[in-house]
Amino acid sequence: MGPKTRSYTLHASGLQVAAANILKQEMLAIGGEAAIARGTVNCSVEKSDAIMHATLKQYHQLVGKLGQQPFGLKELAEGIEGALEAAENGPVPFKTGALTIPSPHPLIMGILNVTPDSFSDGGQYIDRERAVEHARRMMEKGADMVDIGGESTRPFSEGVSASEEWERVGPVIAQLADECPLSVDTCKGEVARRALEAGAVMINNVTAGSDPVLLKAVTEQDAALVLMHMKGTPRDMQENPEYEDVVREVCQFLQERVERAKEAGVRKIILDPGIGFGKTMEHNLTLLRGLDSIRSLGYPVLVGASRKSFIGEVLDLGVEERSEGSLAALSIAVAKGVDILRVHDVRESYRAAMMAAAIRDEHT
Ligand code: HH2
Repeated sequence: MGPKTRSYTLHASGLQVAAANILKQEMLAIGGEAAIARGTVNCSVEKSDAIMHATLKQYHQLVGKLGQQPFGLKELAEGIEGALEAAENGPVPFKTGALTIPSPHPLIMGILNVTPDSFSDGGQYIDRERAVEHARRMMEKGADMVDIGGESTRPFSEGVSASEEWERVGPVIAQLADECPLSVDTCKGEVARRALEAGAVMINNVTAGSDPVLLKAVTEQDAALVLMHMKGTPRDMQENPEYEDVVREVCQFLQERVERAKEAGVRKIILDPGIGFGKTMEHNLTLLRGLDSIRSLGYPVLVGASRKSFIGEVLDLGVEERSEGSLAALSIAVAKGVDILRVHDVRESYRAAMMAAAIRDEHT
């Protein structure tokens, strides 16, 4: 009975009017639903979005019918098939270093900011020995990997040069690379290249592959790459960010960056909606609610909500008091199928994630 009982709501955007009309008719004929723009029937609009709701079985029938049709419906059918495949089976796992992503349980990425100015732990681990010690403690507490950053991306922050960034992270990477899987949070191709050569297995890129040198470095080492959504730059991203539909726009942006990265030869891709990067509190909450849409793009998803200011806004709390709010956001993310959680409080996050995953996953 599975395919008859599992239903999905899908959103297609920018359909030609003829395509939207055919889609509506075909959906109704198989007992599903498709909401399209009011002016579609008399062609008073140029394009229409469609919100579809049907069971898995009905979608399979629909795909068969649309595959024969003109007006972009064949491409729509392929898109529907891809989204259903991702929703039903999840992304195809890949290996990077000792990590398999996605793994059967959510992965914990412990944050190590080797910076003087990061928003919650700035200055604490600028000393190399303390940084290494902190990474080791995070691994003991349940982290699966450590994300090392040498440049703060907090709102209004100023960048640093590649050589200064490397001076901060290079020695820490050299000391830790044999001990634990390392991700390096950088926007600079030069830093990415050196980090991967020194043994890191993942590049965490908040500019979603904007730098071709960074893409080349990742491709050459066949490393994993996190593509994160950001509106603007850290310097201006919180100046009145606006979206028509934040989930749709983030999905479209990530889809484009996936194509760019794949063209450059990157094979191991992880997507991140970029909580707090050019978003208001409402945008962040909407994105967390819509994480399943991001996962329907067919790639593993990473979320970094830990201690961020939207939690402070909801609960009216300062940065040192956001641990419970962070765990609530993390639990919802796990429930929605997120694969990697980027966190400051490793032990608490590990426990909350394992509990949320135990509730989510039925093991028969
Ligand atoms: N958030 C921060 C930094 N890097 N990378 C990804 N992929 N996703 C995120 O949400 C994300 C990120 C900001 O947090 P933090 O590292 O604690 O602070 P700062 O940027 O000030 O160093």
